[in-house]
Amino acid sequence: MTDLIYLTDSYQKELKTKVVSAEKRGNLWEVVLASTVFYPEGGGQPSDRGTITTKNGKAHVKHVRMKGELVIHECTLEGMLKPDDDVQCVIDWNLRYHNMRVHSAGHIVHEAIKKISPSLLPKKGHHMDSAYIEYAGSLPIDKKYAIEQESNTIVGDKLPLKTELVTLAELQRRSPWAPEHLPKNKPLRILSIGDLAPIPDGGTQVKTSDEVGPITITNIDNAGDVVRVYYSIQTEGPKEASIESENSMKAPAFIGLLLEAQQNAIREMETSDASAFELRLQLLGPKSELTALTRQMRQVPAADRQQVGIVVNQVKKAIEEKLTERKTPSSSPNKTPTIGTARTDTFDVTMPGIRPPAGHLHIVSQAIMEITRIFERIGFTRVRYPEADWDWYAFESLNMPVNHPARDEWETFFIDYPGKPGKDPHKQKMVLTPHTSNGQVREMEKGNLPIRMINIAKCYRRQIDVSHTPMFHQFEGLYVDKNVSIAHLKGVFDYFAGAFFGPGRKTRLRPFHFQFTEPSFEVDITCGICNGTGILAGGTKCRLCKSGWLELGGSGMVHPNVLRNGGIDPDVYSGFAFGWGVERTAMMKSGTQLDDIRLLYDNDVRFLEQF
Ligand code: FA5
Repeated sequence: MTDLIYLTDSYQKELKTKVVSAEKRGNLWEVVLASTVFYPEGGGQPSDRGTITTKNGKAHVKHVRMKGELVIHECTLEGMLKPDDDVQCVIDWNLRYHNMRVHSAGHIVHEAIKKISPSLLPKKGHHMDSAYIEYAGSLPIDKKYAIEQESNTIVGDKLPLKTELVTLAELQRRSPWAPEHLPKNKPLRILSIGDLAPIPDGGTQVKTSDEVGPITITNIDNAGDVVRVYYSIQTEGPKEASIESENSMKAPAFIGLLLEAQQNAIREMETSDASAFELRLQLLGPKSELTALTRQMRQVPAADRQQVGIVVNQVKKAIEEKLTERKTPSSSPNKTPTIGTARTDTFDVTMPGIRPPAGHLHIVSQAIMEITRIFERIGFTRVRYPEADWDWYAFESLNMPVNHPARDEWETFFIDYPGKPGKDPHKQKMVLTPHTSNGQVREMEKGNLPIRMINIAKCYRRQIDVSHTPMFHQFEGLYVDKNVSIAHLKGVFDYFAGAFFGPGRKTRLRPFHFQFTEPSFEVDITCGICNGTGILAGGTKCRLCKSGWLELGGSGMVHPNVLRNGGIDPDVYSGFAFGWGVERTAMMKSGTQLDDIRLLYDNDVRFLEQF
């Protein structure tokens, strides 16, 4: 079992200890020490790097991992290193300190999130490039600023970060959250920030929160039932700057290391039996000595980095060309390129590319995906029907014959049929569908019973104001089976409201009239802008709902005439149907705070990228 020094002192940079074992595996040596200051990758924090020096050799630690109770140091080796050797370990402090700050920042952000959204359940942390914390649940994107503010308050308060060993019972006594998988019969390491409740932690931590420096919440990414909160810190932290001057490396020394890496690689190519593919991965891949070195370029003073960067590329090319020669032995052995003779007619395929800016789905598309998933979980299947459809499906089959006044409600765009309509009386006149209810009879006509459909599509009406747009989306649910009742309809609404809006929001059924359902209801939800009060802070009236409730859609038990029009016997089958607006539903999600539906289709990217 390796003694883990970093658990009790995250600031110890050096250690004298003994080698327990040293074995060569592939290109690297695996070294086990009696005790270690090197942090092994885990808990979302990357591993340390550094050196292990003996009388007869020096190991460059490239990666560290835990294997059971042993810490394995993966190294390249110059000279000798064997069991029982006395060694001096030195960690790459710049790297450690940066990793430690990112890790502590993760805990600070977690504390902020706990305060702002206590119901979220933490799943994991990723405290490296593109750092994030993942939770079960969802979090509105506009909480970004509150979380950032709260995190930076913790940073500004210079709170101590204290780690200690306790029993599980002690942790449970002091904290409302202790994950179930924690061992009961071993001491647990916990971290507390100031007086905040402790949480289990095995990583390295800064001493006080201000060492982390300013934290930025870069994104909140909701995907299904999981949300990731991305954060970043400044590369040069408040204290790191002074440490860098102690540990910085002059350009010639760094270039020396690069040349050494080139020689090691060429030596490996000459002696290794590995295939060209394996060698390329070993010598130029993400775990190679060269890649590890390039990651440490931060140690070189900024003014010298360009010069060092040129040498990095030359070394890469030299290794590349040697690899290519090895693959094609017919080429002349005198052509081995060295630094400064790199070919210019090739390009380095291992260079990282430039990422194009990534967009994301529109908030309405995100809502459609979420709604679909929620209904799929209870056995509904998403279907699609035409968005320019026959009057028959949009009105007549729904108990609204030509000239029926109920049609006025839908403010419909009628369109010319391209060509001459045929003789079919149901296919005479076309409309831009004003609602998704045109899918009801179309679904029934398929003849597959029972029916559990969810039809999501665009709808068109001659309307525009804060809660209406001329193009919008509806999702239409239809459930037809034997003995379906209003209780089923209410159950489905309660399930959907809980899954989509979360607990705490209320829905109500308001008696209404639709020609195609009997009885009929409108479904309202408490407004997310004014919290169901109808009044905003400051006493003004909520301009979106005006009353505390916002209508999401209509619903009811399918009218017998509609079942008949779909070829279903109303004496045997019954069903319920509902049609809700997707935009209104998305706007009512807690935290969206959208009080004008038209903003969704203004195509202002500055607005849209918030969601
Ligand atoms: C209907 O469209 C019915 N077809 C709903 C229905 C289906 C009732 C099945 C019974 C059984 P309504 O016209 O109320 O009902 O529209 C339903 C919802 O669509 C509205 O509550 C609203 O959320 C949304 N909606 C309607 N017009 C617009 C619009 N112009 N812009 C944005 N959303 C709209």
